[in-house]
Order: sequence, then structure tokens, then C-alpha cells
Amino acid sequence: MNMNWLSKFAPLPEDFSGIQTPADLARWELSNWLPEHSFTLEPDPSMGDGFRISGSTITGGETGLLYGAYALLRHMQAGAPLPSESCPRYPLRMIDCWDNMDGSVERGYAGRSLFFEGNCFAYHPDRLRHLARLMASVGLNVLCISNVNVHEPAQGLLDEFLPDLSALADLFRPFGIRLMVSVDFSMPIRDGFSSADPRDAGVQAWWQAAAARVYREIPDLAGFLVKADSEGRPGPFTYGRTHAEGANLLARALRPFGGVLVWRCFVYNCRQDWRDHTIDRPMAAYDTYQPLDGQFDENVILQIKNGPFDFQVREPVSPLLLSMQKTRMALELQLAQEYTGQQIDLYTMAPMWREIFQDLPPERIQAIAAVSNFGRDENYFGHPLAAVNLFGFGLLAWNPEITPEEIVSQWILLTYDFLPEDQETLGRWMLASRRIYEKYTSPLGLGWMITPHTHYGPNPSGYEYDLWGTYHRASRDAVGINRTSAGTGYTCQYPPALRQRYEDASACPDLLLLFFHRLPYGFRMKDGRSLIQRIYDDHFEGAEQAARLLEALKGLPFPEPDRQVILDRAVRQKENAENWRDVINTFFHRLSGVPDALERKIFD
Ligand code: GCV
Repeated sequence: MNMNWLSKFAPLPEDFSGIQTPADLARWELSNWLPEHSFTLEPDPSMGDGFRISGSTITGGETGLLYGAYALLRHMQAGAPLPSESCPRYPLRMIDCWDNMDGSVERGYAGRSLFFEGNCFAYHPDRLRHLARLMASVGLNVLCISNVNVHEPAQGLLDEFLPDLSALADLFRPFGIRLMVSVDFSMPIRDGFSSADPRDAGVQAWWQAAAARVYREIPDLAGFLVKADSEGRPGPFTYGRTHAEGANLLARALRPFGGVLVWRCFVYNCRQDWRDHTIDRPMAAYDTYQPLDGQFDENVILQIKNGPFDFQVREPVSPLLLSMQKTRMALELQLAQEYTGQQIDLYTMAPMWREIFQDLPPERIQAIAAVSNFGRDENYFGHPLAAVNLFGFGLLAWNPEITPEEIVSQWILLTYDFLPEDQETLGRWMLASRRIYEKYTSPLGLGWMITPHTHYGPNPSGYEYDLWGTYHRASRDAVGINRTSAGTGYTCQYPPALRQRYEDASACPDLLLLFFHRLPYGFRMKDGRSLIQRIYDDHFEGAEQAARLLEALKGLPFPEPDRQVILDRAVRQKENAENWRDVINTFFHRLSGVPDALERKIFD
């Protein structure tokens, strides 16, 4: 079994019957790694996930003991800083799987589902325990196993599949991981109701009974996750009700059992007419939810994607995250590389997360979630180096102040036995990878020039005349949408400091310029280059760097089978980058007629 960043740990025992609780697991991990030391584990339930280490005593809550043990082991194996006392910033550190019960994974790039096949539960307990250990070793504690687009028979997870769900919850429990389930807002209708209206007493009773049934089997279920009124999913809008009414309906059913209702805010008009310039998709979430601030019950958490569009390579922070004052919120990230290279192209996310937290004060949110990037592939992540994104997400969810450099260097030290110069080379390329991908794909915050639906490779007009609200409106003279107060008004959704930063094209950071502004190709960038020249240059540079990345990776002593997989993918990345360079540069060259100042090859 590929151990990823646990490669220096002993494999888990085949007979797991002696490990029932996180404290049992902590004891086992410590005694395996450090048999000559005897550690005292001192439970202090008041500490929850937190721990204190003093000499050879670890004090903590039931799960805190386990996190303390892993922190100690990471410290010994990778020199990770070892605080004498630590507790996570967020109590809920969640992974959302978009796995379907037929075994497919929506936006999955690491093989089929680890949980399901053929419309049933189907898994290898040892593979799942290893996944659970990977998650626990970086402090992740909630796992939603089913897709937010709930396809039959996943509605049955609260019903006929409940015994299977309960068995899976038992498997994850010793790792301190609680399960969560995606539910469909219209589920009462499946049971013969004529509506799912939140004001209907029968519907309310249905959800209460469903919650009671589920919690009888799984008393520590974390809660339900819901995608409603989004991309065709049912929701309260059908009944003329608000999303606060919809969310509270389910939250009230969960409250007696201590469950949370995580309600996603990915709501927008996905049937827009591209000719209609009055609708600006990034404004949708704020417009829908901000007026409802204060109307959500305590156990509702609104889960909000980091940017206002949809996990593009670069977006400004969602203004909704900065505006709700009386509502609990979770930041949603995507580890699955849907728009970011599909675990073929190298893309380390930690630098991007760092930027998000520069604009999003960590105390503004109460929880954090990420769409999973794992699947049934031998190495769990498709690309062996994509493992750093799950690893880093766990560390970030514990402590959002962690730096990308710390994440990457710890991950390399735990995963590979490299000499310092090789560690340094790999770390440098991993840290640069997001910027490289960005350069050959999306110009200056524009996004969406990707092939529709599959979301890999270039197609600059693919989404342009479609109904998804994702337009660049490139013409002969200019490109972008004016989202300032003089344009669609999107910048007005931000607090004053950010509004000012984005409102004026000369103050707006280059890398977000075309997100906020419509500009002529001759616009002078801060460094004196014209906008069009900058687009050409970035694409040439990005493709050149992808070629250099391949050479650098060839020179590193990866063990097999990682080496073969990494190099195969780097070759595909190089080709992908060349393709992006040529398609995007040709697209803009044909429109603008402006030649490249450096006379490089742009195809006609
Ligand atoms: C789960 C994007 C993806 C969809 C995904 C959706 C969401 O639109 O392409 O596959 O659906 O986001 O986050 O709900």
C-alpha cells in the first residue's frame, strides 16, 4: 500500500479489534514509533481536540490525545514545530466527497470512489483505515462521504443504507472522524409527500423522524450537508421560501441530537442569457444570503466557496464571507483539481490559501471544508504530489497562519528520503506550481477559458455564448467585464478597503485586473507593458516553465512507482501548457491584431 506522507510510520495492524478509540490509536502509534519511551496519556475531556505535551505526558481530550501523538510524531520525523500546547482554530475540519453510489466521483481525478460501487457500499477496510489515518494525522475530523448532487440511490443513506453507513462510522470513529451525509431537500417527496415545503408541518415531522432514525444508529453523526436551489437541485425557492427557512427546517430536526446543518451558498442563475449584461454571476451569493443574515439558527453553518465564481485559479475572496455578521460560516475550498489541472498538472494549493487568508480574517469563519481529492488509485491522489493538498489542508484547518513553505517542507520530509538539495528543488517547484499553471491558463484573473464541462485544456469561447454566466466578452479592442460601481456594481459588495483596492484599475492588483475591469489591449500595466503584451508574455513563460518543471522532476530521485507517474504527468502537463499557450495567444492575436513585441511564434 502506498503510504503517502505516512511512509515513515509502521503499517496499521491487520487486527484492529484492540483499537476502539482515538486514545487507543494514540497509544498504538506512540508505542510503535517509540517503543523504548513510555508515554503517559492523560485524558482531560475539557480540552476536546486540544492537547498539551509536557515531558513524556500528553494531556488532551479523547481526540486531543491522538492529535498530540501525531504532532509529536510529525515533529520527530519532519522537524515540524511542536507547541507545548495546541488546539485547532476550527472545531469542524471537514472533507466533502462528491462520490456517487454507482462508484463514480464527480470531479474526481484519482480513480473511482473509495466507498461505493454498483449502487452499494463497497470498500476495503484497510484502505479506508489508511485514508482515515492520513486525515487524522493532520487533524481532519469530519468526512462527508456522498455527493452534494444527491443521485439515487444515495437518498437511501438515511434509510435502507443506514446500517452500512453506521458500519462505516464505526470504522472511522477510532480516528476521531465523524461522518456527515449530503441530503436532498426534496427527500420527503420520495416518501410520498406532495411537497417539501419548509412551512408544512408534515414535512417538518418527516425531517424530525429521519434525524431521530439516523441518530439512533449513529449518535455522533456530524450532521447533514445540503446543496439547494443550485444547478438544478431542489430547494426552498420552489415553495417561495427563503434559504433561511429551508436551512432552519433541517437544522431544527438535527438540533436535539447535536448535529449541524451545513448549507452551501453556491446559488446563481445557471440559465443566463449571454446577451443579457444586467446579470453578473459573482454577485449572486451575496445578493441571496446577505439579506438573511441573523435569520439562520445556531446550528446552521453556511458553506461558502472561497471565491464568488467557482474555484478558478484566481478569484478575489467571496464578499459574502466578509459581510455576514450574525451567521456561522465555513470556508469551502476544493482540493480536487477541477479547474486547476486535474491532478495531471502540478498544482500545490497552499500559496493560494495563504492569499485567501490575507483578505479573510481567520476569525470571520467558524469552520472549514474542502472537496476531497482522493479516490481508489493506488496512491489515493492520482498525482503523488497532489497528496500535499490534503496534508496542507489539514494543517491549515488547524492553524490558518501556517505558511506554504512549512506545509511543503514538512510534507516532503515525511514522504521522501531526499538529500537537502533535492528537498529544496522539489519544494521550490511545488511552491511555484500554482503560478506556473495560472500563467499558461487564465490571463490576469479572467478565468473560464477552459474546455466546457470537462474543465481540462483551453477553449476561450467555450463558455462565452452559453448559459452559465461565465463571460470574458473579449472583442477587437478590449476584454473583461467592468465590475466596479460604474459597471455591474460587484465591487460595492466589499468592505471599503477592498472596494477601494478593486475599484480603480491603477490600484487593482495585476493578477485580478481582468476580474474587475474591462480594459483595452493597450492598457499600461504597472510594469509598463501593455495588457496584450502581458497576456502573450505570461503564456510563453508559463509553457516554458512547465517544460523546465519536467526537466527538474526528471532529476529528482523519486522512488517507483511515484517516479513513473510523476514523469508521465509532467509530460502531459508540458503538452497541455503548450496547447494553452498557443490557443490563448492565437485567440487574442486574431482578435486584436497586435503582434508580439518579441516576435515569438503565434499561430494564425
Ligand atoms: C458538485 C461546479 C462543478 C460541479 C459541482 C458544483 C458544486 O459547478 O462543476 O461538478 O457539483 O460546482 O460545487 O456544487
